[in-house]
Amino acid sequence: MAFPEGFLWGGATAANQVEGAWNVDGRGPAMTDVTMGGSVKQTRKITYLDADGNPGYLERHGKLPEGARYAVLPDHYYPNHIGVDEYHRFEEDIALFAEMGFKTYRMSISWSRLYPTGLEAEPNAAGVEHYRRVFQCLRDHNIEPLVAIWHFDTPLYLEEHCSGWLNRETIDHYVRYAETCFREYKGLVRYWLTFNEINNGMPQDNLKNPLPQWRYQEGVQILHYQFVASAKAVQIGHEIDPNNMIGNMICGICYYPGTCDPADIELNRHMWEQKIFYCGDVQCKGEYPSFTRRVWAAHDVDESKLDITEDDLAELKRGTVDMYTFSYYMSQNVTTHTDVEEVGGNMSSGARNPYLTYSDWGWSTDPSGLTYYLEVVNDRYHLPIIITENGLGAFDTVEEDGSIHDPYRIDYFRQHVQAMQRAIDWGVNLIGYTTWGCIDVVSAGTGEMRKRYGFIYVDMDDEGKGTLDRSRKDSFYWYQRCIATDGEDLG
Ligand code: BGP
Repeated sequence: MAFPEGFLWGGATAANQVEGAWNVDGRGPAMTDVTMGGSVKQTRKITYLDADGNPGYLERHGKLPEGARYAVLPDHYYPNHIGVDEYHRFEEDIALFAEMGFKTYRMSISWSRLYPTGLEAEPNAAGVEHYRRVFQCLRDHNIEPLVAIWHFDTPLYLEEHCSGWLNRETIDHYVRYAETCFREYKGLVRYWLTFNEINNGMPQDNLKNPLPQWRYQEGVQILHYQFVASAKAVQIGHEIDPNNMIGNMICGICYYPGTCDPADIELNRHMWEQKIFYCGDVQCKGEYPSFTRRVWAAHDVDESKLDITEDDLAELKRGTVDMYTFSYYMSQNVTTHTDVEEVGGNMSSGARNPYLTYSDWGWSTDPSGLTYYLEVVNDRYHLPIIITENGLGAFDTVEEDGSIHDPYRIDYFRQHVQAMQRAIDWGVNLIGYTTWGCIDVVSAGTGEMRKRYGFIYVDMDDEGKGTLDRSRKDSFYWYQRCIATDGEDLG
C-alpha cells in the first residue's frame, strides 16, 4: 500500500483545549480563559469588567471599551479552565495513544505556562518541567512529539497591555519564548510548528457581508509580525539543533469556484492566493508573493501605514520552514453570486455545495478536496508534508454498557485515509497524519464538549459536569488497526 516506511501516524490536540489547570503552577491567563462556551447558534463571548466595574461581553475581534479589563466573572462557566484536565492526566492519555499505536503526538506548549505575562526575562520553572515530563513520557512510549509553539494563545497580559500582535515588540517576546522551547527540549523534541493556522490571521469576507477595512489593515500587520517572529524562531531552532524539522501551519481549505462564471473562476483563484498561498509562500519561499499588493489593494489596505522593513524581509528569506503542514476539514465554494445558501466553518465561509454532506456544525465532508489540496501544495513547495489536523466533530452517545459506536467517524477517517493514499500514489511527499482531537477536547470555535472529535471519549459536558473518565470509542480500535497495518486494513 501507499504509505511510506516510518509514516508518522498520530493524533493532535492543543494546550488550551485539553490541559485545563489554567491558573496552576504559575500559569498566566490567555484569551481562552476569559472566553465562555457557546454553540453552533450562539457565538462564544469574551468577558470583561468596564471602567465602573460592570460586566460586559465582547465578540471575537471585538475591542475592549476604554478603561475596561478582561475578567473572569463569577457564576460564569469557562470550559478551557478545565479542558479535559490533561495537565494532570497526561500519563494516562499518552498510554492510550500508545495503545492505538501512535508514532507521533501533536500538541502545543502554552506560552503563558512558560511566560505568564509574556514579559518575564526567565521562564516559569514549573511550566518548563511540566512539558519535560510530558515529552519524556512520549519518548518512553516511542511516540515522537510534534509541538506547536503557538496555538492561538498569546498571554492575555500582552494582548491587554501591550496591543498583542499589533506591537512589534511581541516578536521579541515570542522569540524569547520559542528559544526557551528549543533549548529546554533539545533532544526530546525534533518536530516543531511555529504558529498554528497562521493564515486565519488573514480575514475573509463573508459571502454577503464584507468586513470593515480595519480588519484587513490590522490583519496584514499582525501577520507580518508573526511571519518575522516565525522566521527568527526557525533560524534559532536550526542553530540550537540542526536536526530540528520546523514547519508552518496553514488552515487548509480547498476552494472551488461556485459556478463556471468567469468572475467566480477569478475570485476562486484570488481566494487561494489570499487565504492559502499568501502565508504559505512567505513561510516556505521566504518572500511575499507577486500578488501581495493586489490582495492588499482589494481590501483597501494602506501600504504606507504598514510597518515592514528591509531587515524584516531579510529575516523572512533566512527563516524558511523545513516542512509544509496544514489542517484539513473541508472545502468551500467561492462565488460572486449572492442568491445562494451560505455555509461556514473554521473561520471561512462559502456557498453550500450540493454534492457534499455537512456535519451537525455545518462543516462539509470532502475527502477529494484533501487529495486536491495535497497535490497543489506538493507541487508548489516541494517540501515534506504533514496533515496536522483532520477529523469530524460529532455528537456521540454512550450506550448503557459504556460502549460508544461512532461509525460516522470511522467512515470519515476511512475516506480521508484513502484520499491520502491516492495523493501518495500520485507522487505527493506526505510523511505524517495527526487526526484532530484524538481525545475529546473543548471545541475552539464553539467551546462545546459535545462537539466531539476523539477516538477517546471524555466524560465531561458543556456545563463542566462529568467524571473526566476516559473510554475507548469504536473508532479507537479502527485507528489502531489502520496504524498497525499502515493503512491497509480500513474495514
Ligand atoms: C482548528 C484549530 C483547532 C481545532 C479545530 C476544530 O481551526 O486549529 O484548535 O479546534 O480547528 O475546530 P473546532 O474546535 O471549532 O471544531
